[in-house]
Amino acid sequence: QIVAVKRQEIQRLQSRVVVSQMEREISTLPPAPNFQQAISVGGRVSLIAEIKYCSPSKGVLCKGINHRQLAQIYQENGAAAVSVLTDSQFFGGALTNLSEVQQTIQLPLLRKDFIIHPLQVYQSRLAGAAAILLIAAILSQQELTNLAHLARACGLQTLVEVHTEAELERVLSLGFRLIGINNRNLQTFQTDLAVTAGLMQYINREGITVVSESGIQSPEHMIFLKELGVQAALVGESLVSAADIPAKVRELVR
Ligand code: IGP
Repeated sequence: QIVAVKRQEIQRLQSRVVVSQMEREISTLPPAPNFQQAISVGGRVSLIAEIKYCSPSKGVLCKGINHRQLAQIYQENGAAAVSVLTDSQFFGGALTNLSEVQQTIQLPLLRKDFIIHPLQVYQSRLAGAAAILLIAAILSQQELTNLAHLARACGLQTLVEVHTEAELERVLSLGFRLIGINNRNLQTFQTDLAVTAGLMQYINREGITVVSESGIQSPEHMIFLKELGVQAALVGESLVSAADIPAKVRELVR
C-alpha cells in the first residue's frame, strides 16, 4: 500500500516537473499571432481553412497532399487562419502536424482536438497554436473556465464550440467572446447551416466573434453566412477533397 502511495506521489511530482518545464519554455516564446483579430475583418466572412486528413463519417478525405502543402495553398489563396486537426484516432492528425505547419506559414493557427486536460493546453502553445478549440458539449462549466483561464495565461485564445441553444447559453454566461457554432449534429453527422441561423438570433453581436463550422461548401453558403452577420467560416472537407484545392479556396474567399 505504501508503495502505491509513493508511486502516486512520484507521478504527481513528475507531472509537476513537466508542467514547470513547459511553463518555462512557454515564457521564452514570442507572442502568438492574434487569431480573433485575423478572422474579424469587417464586411466579409473570413475563411478558416482546415487541415483534415480523414473524418469518422467519410473516411479518407485527402490524398496525395500533405499538411505543409495544404497550409501553403491555404495561405497563398487568401485564408485568414488555418485549423489543424491534431487528433489521430478519428481524424488522422498529429500534434507534430501543427508544429510543422507553424514552421511553414505565418497565419494564426487553431489547434483542433478534444481538449480536456491542462497538459494539452501547454502542448498546444508549444506546438505553435494561436488558439485552441474547447467543445462545450464535452466540458463542464468549471472545466471550460479552468482550461480557458490556463489558455489565456499561456497566451492562447479559445474558440468555444456549441451546437445547441443550451450550450450557447452556458458559454455566453461564462463571458466567452469567440464562439464556434457547429452545424454538424454529432449523432447523425448531418450538417445544416440552419443551426447557425437558429443560434445567431440569441447572440448580441457587439464584441462577439462567431465562427460557423462544418458543411460549408459553396460561395452561396458564404453569402448566407454573411447575411447572418457571421465573422468567419471554418471549412475542412470541401477544401481538402476538392479536385482543384487552390481554386476552391479562392472560390470561398472571394
Ligand atoms: C470542418 P467540414 O464539414 O468543413 O469538414 O467541417 C470542421 O467544422 C469540423 O472538422 C469540426 C470538428 C469539430 C472536428 C468542427 N468541430 C470538433 C473535430 C472536433
